[in-house]
Amino acid sequence: MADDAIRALAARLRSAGRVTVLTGAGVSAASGVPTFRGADGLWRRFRAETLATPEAFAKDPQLVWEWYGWRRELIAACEPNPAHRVLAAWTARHEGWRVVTQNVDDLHLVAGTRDLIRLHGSIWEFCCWDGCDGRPGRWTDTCLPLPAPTPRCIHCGGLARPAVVWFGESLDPGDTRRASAASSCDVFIATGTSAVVYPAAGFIGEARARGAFSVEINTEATPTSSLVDLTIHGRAEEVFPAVDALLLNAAC
Ligand code: BJW
Repeated sequence: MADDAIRALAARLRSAGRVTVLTGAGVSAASGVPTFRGADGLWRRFRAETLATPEAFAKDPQLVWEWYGWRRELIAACEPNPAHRVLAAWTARHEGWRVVTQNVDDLHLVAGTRDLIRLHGSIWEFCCWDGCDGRPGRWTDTCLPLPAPTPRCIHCGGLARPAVVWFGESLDPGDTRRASAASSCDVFIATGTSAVVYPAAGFIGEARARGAFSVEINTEATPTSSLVDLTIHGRAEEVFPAVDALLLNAAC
């Protein structure tokens, strides 16, 4: 691990009032959740265009539900790792420190993260495929295996779908607004994300443009690496505990 870079990040964080951490699939990798685009990424075995689009669902809902059913069972067996735990502790200790995640696994919530912003929804929630008027518009369903090969809307009995954001779909405007507001901060850390999916990846540039000190923590280079103020080449589950240990020591 890059010790100098870790010390530099800890020094920045010590004097920071507002800190935002944007997380991606790499943060859950140590928990056993496959990433999308890495060497063992989900997309290697399943093409995104085939499964994570409204068009794919319209064409073959059962195939898409099979993929989500498989992922739900896999995620249910996973627990938060040290990266999730440190980030949850930060949101508890510091009023202005936020986590914005692209992950749908909810492991940040299981770890106890406060005020989590989930940009791409949750794999544990469903909504109506036809967009019926029933309220609540999305509901939690943690059934394993899935309640049916093609789960139904609890309101109208039509097809239900996972309450996640597929390619070509708009993010929840409230989530986008809150993530954009969180981009006004002293330190912005992007971690475990390939930084290729928008609008999430755009928050890194937005934070920089508003004067944040920007940091990337990743095992590999991404399109963002050359743009940020500090890159830390390492695993999130090792880097965050190392940074936190420095912060806690300084607090003694
Ligand atoms: C580690 C590690 C360890 C490993 N420690 N690191 C602007 C420019 C270009 C395109 C667009 C644009 N604006 C919109 C678009 C189109 C599109 C898009 O971004 N396309 C690009 C791919 C080209 N965006 C959209 O369609 C979005 N909607 C939208 O913009 O609406 C407005 C609109 C509507 C209509 C028309 C036009 C505009 C929606 C995007 C939704 C993304 N959905 C998914 C699926 C969610 C549901 C599900 O999970 O099933 O979200 S796709 C998938 O990618 C998932 C992820 O959240 C997302 C990001 O992936 P992430 O987290 O970065 O994972 P990986 O695998 O890519 O990277 C892992 C990283 O971790 C790697 O870098 C590793 O090195 C690292 N790593 N182990 C630290 N231990």
